[in-house]
Amino acid sequence: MNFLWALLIGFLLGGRFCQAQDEDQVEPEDPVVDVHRPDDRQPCTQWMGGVPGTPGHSGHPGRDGRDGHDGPKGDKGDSGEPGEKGDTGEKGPDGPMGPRGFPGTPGLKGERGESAFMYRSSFSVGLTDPVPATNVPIRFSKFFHNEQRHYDDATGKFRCVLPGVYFFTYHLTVYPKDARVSLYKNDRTVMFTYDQFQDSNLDQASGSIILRLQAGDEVWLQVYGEEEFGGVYADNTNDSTFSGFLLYPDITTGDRRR
Ligand SMILES: [Ca+2]
Repeated sequence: MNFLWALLIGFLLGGRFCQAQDEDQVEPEDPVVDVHRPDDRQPCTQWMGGVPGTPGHSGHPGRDGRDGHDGPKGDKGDSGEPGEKGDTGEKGPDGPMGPRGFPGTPGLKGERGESAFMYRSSFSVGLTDPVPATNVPIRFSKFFHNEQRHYDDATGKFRCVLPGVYFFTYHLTVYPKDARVSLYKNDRTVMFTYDQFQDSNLDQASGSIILRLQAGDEVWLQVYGEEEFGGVYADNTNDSTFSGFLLYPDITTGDRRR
């Protein structure tokens, strides 16, 4: 009996379910549908599903999309490798002169020098009588000093033995006429002295000079003019003198300790 009730209830529930499906599949009524066209729709209890269709063909590729927006700024890249060394540039202009430097340290003490004792040459001579002739060397025969005998009273000339720089000077008494005196170096006049004599008077004439001499050079005084004798005078109380000395020698390796 229970079985029959269950079967009846199941039948009734199944019938309502199918009726609900049929009601869900009802499409809107088309006003142009032919009312005489047979309706192939059948109750759910008589429907059978068809065979699935084959997949369709792939469609055509779509068109390119629009360009996208710029992305955010990226991170800073790594430093590159150093480039090759360039060529040397042109020399620039000279800079301004720098400030004066500090004084340097004193140098080493020099070696002991040679004594000037080895380089001596000096003389001082005078007249004993008035000069007797003109245009010849005056011969001074009074010797105040002639230790090296570089002055020769036989010729009246100083002869250089030590090359170097010499100083010469003379002091002459002028009487009783004008005195014209020239100083010679190797037959060439290098200096003149002219003194005009004043009557009833006694004059003096003088001169001095510095000369560089080589060994063998000669220096002397002589009266010049057309007269037979000049006014260069001397007696017991009036001297006329001629002097000279070496100021400093020209020292070379070959001249040492001459
Ligand atoms: Ca005078």
